[in-house]
Amino acid sequence: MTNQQWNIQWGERVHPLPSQPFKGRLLIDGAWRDAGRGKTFQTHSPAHGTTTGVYAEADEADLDLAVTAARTAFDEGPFPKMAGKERAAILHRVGDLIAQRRDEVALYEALESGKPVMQARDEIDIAVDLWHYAAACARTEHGSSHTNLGANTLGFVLAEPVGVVAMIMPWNFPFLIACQKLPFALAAGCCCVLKPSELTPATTVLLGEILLAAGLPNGVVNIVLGPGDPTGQALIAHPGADMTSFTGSTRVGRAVLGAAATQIKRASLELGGKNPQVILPDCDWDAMLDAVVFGMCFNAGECCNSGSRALVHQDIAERFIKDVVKLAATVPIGDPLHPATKMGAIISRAHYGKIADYVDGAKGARICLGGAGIDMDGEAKGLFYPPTVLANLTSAMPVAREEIFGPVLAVLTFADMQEAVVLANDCSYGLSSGIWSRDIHACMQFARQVRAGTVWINGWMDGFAELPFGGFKTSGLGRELGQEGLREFQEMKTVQVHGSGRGRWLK
Ligand code: TXE
Repeated sequence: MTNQQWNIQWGERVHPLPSQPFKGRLLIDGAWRDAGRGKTFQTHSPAHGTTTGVYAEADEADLDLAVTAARTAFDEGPFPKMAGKERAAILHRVGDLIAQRRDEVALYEALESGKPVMQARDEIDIAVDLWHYAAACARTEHGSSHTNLGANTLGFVLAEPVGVVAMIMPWNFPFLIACQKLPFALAAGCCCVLKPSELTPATTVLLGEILLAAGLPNGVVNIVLGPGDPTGQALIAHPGADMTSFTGSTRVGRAVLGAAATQIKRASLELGGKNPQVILPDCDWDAMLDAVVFGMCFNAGECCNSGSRALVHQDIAERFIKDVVKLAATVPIGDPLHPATKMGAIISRAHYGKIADYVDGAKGARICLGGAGIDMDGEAKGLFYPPTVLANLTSAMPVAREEIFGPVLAVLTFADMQEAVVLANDCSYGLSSGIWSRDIHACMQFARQVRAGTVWINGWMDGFAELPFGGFKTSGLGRELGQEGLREFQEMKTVQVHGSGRGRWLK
């Protein structure tokens, strides 16, 4: 397709581009500081090519100060010992303050990540809900007592905070992913060191301002900025943290787990996905088509939950491809600050190259839509990759089994439900999955047999604060959100109280 055939959005902005880059420093023990050696780094808007931020870059000494501040706040400070009610009050205040600054947070989220600002606003609204939900958990999640151990014994299971948690975040949902972790860790009574991606640190710095304004005691949350190596590397290796909570690539997830294994500490990992949607002939066709295009194009496919594999019954495959291509071509692509844009820019030139290499390397595939970058005119200097639909694939091809992290849909076909389940599970990932059908038995059969952390029946990518989220297989370890998300940040301590009448070991 030529540029004219895509639905390009440019020329109107809900915000002007900021005249000055954002300035971000390190948050250590309640104070904003420059890096000890004065080093800085910059971020850029992938859609506009402008410099969006200048940040202090933490070295190992800065990182050590941050972990020590969290350690001291945990071991000696008031926060872990507060009543759940007091912690909940702080978390509610954070939620309210995020809501007040929502448009500002969304602007920097969109500028640094390239995502549409209107989508970013929705994400900030979801984040607000997570803070309020976690506040409720702080009051309602507690240990348990065992009264069935006999008349002379009472057992208690005390739910205690795990300690200091290192949190490492990616660039695709910088604010939302921080808010899938941090409020739950705080609800449990943990103290934290946050490291956002070096591509998108602005909104984590804004979150730091909000935490201080909400009255969080000094040192409970510290923020270090910098690249994966050395800043992230030093954080996962630091013995002062009791746990690492990581979202990002499987490659770095392995390094996180390796460092945790060396120190025997806890790690939770939210990694990639190659998420299948099974499509049966009897489904609600229009609802399914919209969800498939949404699953492919949402956040330009830079989403662990991206619906990147369509497994289609062979009888409807050609109709499916024709209709998906027609609908996907209408997706509004363009300036992330334009109010109508649904798909913005790809995060970086390196990542754009990775997407293009996957598509160009899919020898024998039929490119039904897209397949080459959009060469925007004039002011649009950014990195725009269009919706791309690939067919004639086998499950062995890299485009059908590896995470591309771009707006690329791999279409595969099956003859019966048994084959659909085999295809869905024929992948090292197991994050999310879905099925479209009016036959509830087929849906339930799929839900029971698929090896994935989430199954959507006649839906895609809905999430709720109440429902746990995480992956099977190489998609990760542990769960975020829900009561399970809080428990990731808790240690269980067993206490037994014995009355009289203990039998003697030695007479
Ligand atoms: O992620 P990285 P990248 C997938 C997706 C994408 C690929 C690469 O397939 O194409 O990963 O993305 C920090 N020690 N996802 O390279 O490198 C880094 O600074 C400690 C899936 O950008 O994993 C950043 O803060 N930390 C995904 C964070 O890790 C290190 C989200 C993620 O960066 C480190 C993003 C190290 N050695 C990418 N190296 C999802 N699950 O949603 C880097 N980091």
